[in-house]
Amino acid sequence: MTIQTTKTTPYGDQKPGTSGLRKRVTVWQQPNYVENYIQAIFDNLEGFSGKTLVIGGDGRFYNDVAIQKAIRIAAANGFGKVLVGQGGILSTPAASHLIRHYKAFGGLVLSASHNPGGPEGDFGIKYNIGNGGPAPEKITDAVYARTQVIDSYKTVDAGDIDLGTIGSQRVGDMVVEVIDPVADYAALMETLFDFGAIRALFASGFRMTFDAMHAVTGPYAHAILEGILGAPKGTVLNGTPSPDFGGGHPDPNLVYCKDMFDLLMTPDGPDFGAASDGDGDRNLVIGKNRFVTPSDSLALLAANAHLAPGYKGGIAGIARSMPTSAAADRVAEKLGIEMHETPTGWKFFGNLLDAGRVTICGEESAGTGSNHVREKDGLWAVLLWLNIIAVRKQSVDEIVREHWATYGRNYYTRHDYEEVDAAIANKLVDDLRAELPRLAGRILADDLQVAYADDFTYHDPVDGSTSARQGIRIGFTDGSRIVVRLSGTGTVGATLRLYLERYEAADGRHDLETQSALGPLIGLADQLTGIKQRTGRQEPSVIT
Ligand code: VG1
Ligand code: CO
Repeated sequence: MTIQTTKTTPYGDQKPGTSGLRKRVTVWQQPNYVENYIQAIFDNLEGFSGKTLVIGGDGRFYNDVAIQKAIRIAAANGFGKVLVGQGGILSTPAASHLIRHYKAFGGLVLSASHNPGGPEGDFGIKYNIGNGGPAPEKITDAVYARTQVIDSYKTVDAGDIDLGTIGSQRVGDMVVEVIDPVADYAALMETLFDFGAIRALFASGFRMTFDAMHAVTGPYAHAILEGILGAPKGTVLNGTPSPDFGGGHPDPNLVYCKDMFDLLMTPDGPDFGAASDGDGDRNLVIGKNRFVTPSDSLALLAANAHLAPGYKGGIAGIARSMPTSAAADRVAEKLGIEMHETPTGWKFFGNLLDAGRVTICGEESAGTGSNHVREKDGLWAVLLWLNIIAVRKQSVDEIVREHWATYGRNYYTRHDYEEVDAAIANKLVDDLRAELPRLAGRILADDLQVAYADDFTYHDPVDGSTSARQGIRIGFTDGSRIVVRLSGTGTVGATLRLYLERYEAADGRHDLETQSALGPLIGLADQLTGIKQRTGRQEPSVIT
């Protein structure tokens, strides 16, 4: 095998965000852009010679090109074996499982997740470590530093791998094994859930619709829901991955899944609707006449997890990202288990999961998962919901209402202002941060007393690391909260995220319309931040 060392020059903008490096496809297409980034990752790893690397992506435009480059660079750097999904396909949770299952050294996940795809869309690369989870900040910071000075990368003079054929091939001294992307993942799901009960649920006439959004979960959902579990053909919609996601935007929210939402609100609609994002780690869950917010879903799944075989012994603890509502906290309190609040991004859950301190984790952005992998997992959440419905023999609406009657309801919404001018967004956050010391103790909007106002700093209880400036929180004595942060996954301008929540006790009113229940807080947030005036926007781009 001839290893070629090719000279290169650094790009200044290869700084990973919340979840890997995401850029426009046109940025990735620049000479050596992919090569620089992958080489910078490998330059920060030690002891991988002869070991296995998992590679796969969500099938978006440029996936095939980048995979071939990644394989050649891995071979030149001395990996012994690459495991790659057939057709270059692996959902993010499936990649996480493969890394763990085959004790790989790590993995490259090629995806920009919920960002749009196609030649004009986004592409991304993320490195996952040996526990199957996203690399922690210590590594992503070092990778960025390396990209700033990189002057060469290694590759081999070899042709493309045939990604269509399952089996072993060679690139130089390295073995490339093309594997079925679904089989190992489906087997894992079968160990966690009562497939017999879910099969019986479908056999009894329970109707479901699952929107794979032309993204990576299609093959998984076809195989598991319609194949193993016997849901009728046609349950899975948009189930063939396409490089531009069928022209759609693979973000399972109430804007891009509006048709499904409307269908679930009709009397003749199905009993259950779900959707997943580009790389299959997010989930949207809608019951007949009942949208379940991701924050409530996390709380509900944690409270009912013991009904699934994989969690029958109970859960050790729960973790949620800071902007996620406190609904899960009440479940943890009742169960007498640990509760952790982490910064946004799944990489912060890894240590808690590895240490066995938490079993279930979640984010308000439609991500839930457990210790079965080290990523959030869209289909896992859907299957746990189905398992719970099958055991409780109740509708989603009944389950949600009973939950609120037990724990109270956290009214919750997120307002996104997308593609805002970055300077304006940064100034807004800086000004608000400067205002925080003056807010503590004050009474705002007539009756809301500020309990705390800070920029969230996380102290990882497992490795002692600290992550500062993770989002501004203004909490009130009645449990209400305003959170403001800037997105770390966007590729154009800045996206401002405003998160609002208000608690209503178990015996309180649980049937208010969410936006009006949060009306006073929404008004106050605008007053404190000046979002509308500063951005010139009258409405958020997306309301969840
Ligand atoms: C968003 C979400 C965050 C999630 C991240 C990756 O990040 O808010 O909760 O972990 O996307 O999800 P940000 O920085 O844009 O708010 V995925 O499914 O796009 O990998
Ligand atoms: Co995703």
